[in-house]
Amino acid sequence: MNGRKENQQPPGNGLIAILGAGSLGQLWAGYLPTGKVAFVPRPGSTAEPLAYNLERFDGSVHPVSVPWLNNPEENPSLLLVTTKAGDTLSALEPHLHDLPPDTPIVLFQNGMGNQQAVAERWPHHPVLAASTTEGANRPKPGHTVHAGKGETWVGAITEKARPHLTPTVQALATSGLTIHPEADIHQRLWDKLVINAGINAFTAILNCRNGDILNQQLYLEHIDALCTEMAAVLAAEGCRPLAPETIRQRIEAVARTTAKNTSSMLSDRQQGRPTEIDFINGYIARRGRAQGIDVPVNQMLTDQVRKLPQSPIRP
Ligand code: NAD
Ligand code: KPL
Repeated sequence: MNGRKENQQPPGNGLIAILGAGSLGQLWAGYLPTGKVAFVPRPGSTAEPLAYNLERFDGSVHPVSVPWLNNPEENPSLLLVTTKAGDTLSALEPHLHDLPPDTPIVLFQNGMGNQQAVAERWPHHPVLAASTTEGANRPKPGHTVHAGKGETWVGAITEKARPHLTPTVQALATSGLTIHPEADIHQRLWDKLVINAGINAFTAILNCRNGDILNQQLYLEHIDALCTEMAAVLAAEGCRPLAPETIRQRIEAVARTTAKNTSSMLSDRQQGRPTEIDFINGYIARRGRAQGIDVPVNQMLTDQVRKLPQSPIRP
């Protein structure tokens, strides 16, 4: 990305840049119109276009080739950020001073804390967040699978992003994926956060699939207290109040419908990669403490996941 100079066109060339060429980034790049999408390279790296096969949800396999954004004239109309939550600030940092100040940035990370950190760091940029139930993985090099057909909600995080919501949704809809504008993205992120907080850490600690947590002692011993903590934090954070029992029902409904899934946190653990725990139970624990609410179960799950060995394990 290059700083806008006087003789350059303002953003509006229709190009969608994607920072984070992993599973979710490759999913979006594979569905967005060819020629309208490029990956943002790490500073100093140059490479041939990224080529891979995208296995669409209907089972059809399509070859995809996505260029890296290295033409100085290419100021994208939109920047999608599909790095892991813990990498987002450092990944954006080298690019933000060059990005025109009115180019919307859409954050796709699971969990919370990351969106607020980006908005605090760059309050004058239009920052939006996406909450998505699409699922993608890369079972082998060069092969990306659209494993779960979901939906994506996008909403404004910074004030400056509000006028950009409709054009951003329109641009993303050219992928053919299901996308909705969300007036209250904060609430939607919280709704997903409590589900992830009730499933992901248990699967990572117990090394089991989503459905299998439901009969495990660790889960049965702690789930009610966890839901009570989350209900109190939700209320203190100004979200729609939810009874602890409702939170537990929601968690268990998702654990059952995704019973055979390997959660994203267990998958990170199995591959020896850092998890997003600090943006899930860790975030709830931080917000709870800030609000004067006791959060021992969120803290215990965060501590246990942080202590897990950082080397690949067998599924
Ligand atoms: P991933 O690890 O497959 O992809 C992340 C990519 O970011 C990697 O290719 C990595 O090399 C790249 N990256 C890291 N630091 C970078 C930097 N400084 N500059 C450029 N690139 C950098 O992860 P993913 O599964 O695609 O998930 C991305 C985010 O989306 C996570 O927060 C995840 O929770 C969320 N999410 C993923 C899915 C999914 O199905 N994969 C679904 C919903 C939400
Ligand atoms: O979002 C998920 C994740 O794995 O991160 C759930 C809902 C738990 C599905 O696997």
